[in-house]
Amino acid sequence: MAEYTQQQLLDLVNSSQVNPGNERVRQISQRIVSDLFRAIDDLDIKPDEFWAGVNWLARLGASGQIGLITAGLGFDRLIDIREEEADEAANRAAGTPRAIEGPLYIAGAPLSEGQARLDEDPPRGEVLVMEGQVRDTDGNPVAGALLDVWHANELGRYSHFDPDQEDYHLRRKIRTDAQGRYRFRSFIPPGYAIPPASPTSELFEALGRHGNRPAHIHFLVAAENLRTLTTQVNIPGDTFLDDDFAFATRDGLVVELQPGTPPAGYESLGVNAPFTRVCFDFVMQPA
Ligand code: MBD
Ligand code: FE
Repeated sequence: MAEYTQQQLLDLVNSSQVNPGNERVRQISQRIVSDLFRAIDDLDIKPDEFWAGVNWLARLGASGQIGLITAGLGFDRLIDIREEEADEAANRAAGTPRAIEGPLYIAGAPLSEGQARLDEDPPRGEVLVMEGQVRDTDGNPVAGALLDVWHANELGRYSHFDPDQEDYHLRRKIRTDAQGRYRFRSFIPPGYAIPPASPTSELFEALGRHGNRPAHIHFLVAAENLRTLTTQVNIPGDTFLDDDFAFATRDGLVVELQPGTPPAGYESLGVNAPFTRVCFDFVMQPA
């Protein structure tokens, strides 16, 4: 009969095949399963602990928060760090620092030419006009780049993940003009906190960690023959700037808030009172 030692069981799990399968998937799966077998043995993980973990994973999947956990455990930032190490090793010109996409991006936001207004009347926060240029690493403007922008509402929540917001609320796609410029009006968003009483908050409480992100605005910039740039800008002065639960903030991405005074060509965005202006250019690497 099939009586196994731990090692025999592991070898069997990692080798039993009826066809070649996918070699890369097998390699990665074998490594992760081996590491887990070892962790269970080294840490003397008890049956109730093991099944509590399985139960938590099942609830995590059902909650749609897997992307929140990968960010909170540093994996999303790790992927970016490795990309940048590869850039450096290959001597590729750096563009705007990348920052993680996070789990809250939704494709298909309404498209605007050159500029857009994300918020609606009455303003629900400090009016913000952010504008700038998209360039390549040689300094050429990128006309017709598609810049996705998304941020949280005044309660720190994102549309499509919040039943109280319309689809695509505070999400737009802006096509840069002939000079590669974009501009949008919105408001300065607050920070983000992981949902309470959720699988993610449960783990973070057990780890003694908080689940806060400083105030930020997300961007995904795409253009032909250029490498898609995923990044975020941070609002200065936030308590969590250097203590982001998703490890996504970066020195080069904290913007400067400037006092703006209309009229300065902002009438079409409904700006007719003092507002906060942010100038920020995006630099895209070759594909
Ligand atoms: C966010 O708003 C976010 O940007 C990330 C990376 C993770 C969770 C919430
Ligand atoms: Fe976010």
